[in-house]
Amino acid sequence: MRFLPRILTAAMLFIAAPAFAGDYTLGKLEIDQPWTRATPPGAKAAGGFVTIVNGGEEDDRLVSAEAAFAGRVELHTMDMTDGVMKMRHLPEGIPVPAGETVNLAPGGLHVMFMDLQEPIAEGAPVPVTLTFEKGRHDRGGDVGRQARRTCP
Ligand SMILES: [Cu+2]
Repeated sequence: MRFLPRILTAAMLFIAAPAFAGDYTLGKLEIDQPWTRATPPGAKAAGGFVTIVNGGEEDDRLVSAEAAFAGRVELHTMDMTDGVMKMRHLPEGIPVPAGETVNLAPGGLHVMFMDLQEPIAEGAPVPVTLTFEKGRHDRGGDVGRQARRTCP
């Protein structure tokens, strides 16, 4: 029986430009085109967007995101409520089912950077760490190596 938590983390750069294409892999997960938007001075929040492809045979889940430039980072979705788009916090994270692609994109699922310490400049790379519930490694020792390998 294994008691090791099977949590994997990918450190990546979100770039404040939608055209940026930077791809990362984490086990059977492929993490494509992380990007965010430049913010005006004084802005307190920004959205982060990314495409996650689960090429494995096991369901996974994006459980959290961290970023040093934000006081708080949450996982959100947007819903239409009475004709108004509203953001909703997803404390359980975002499921990434086996064999499926999950898009975090404007108007839907997103990473919410809150309490921004400084504005995000156009073209600026912002380091963000995404943590997933499961990896697909047989040995716990692979986790650190894998995470480092995905760092640019
Ligand atoms: Cu939000």
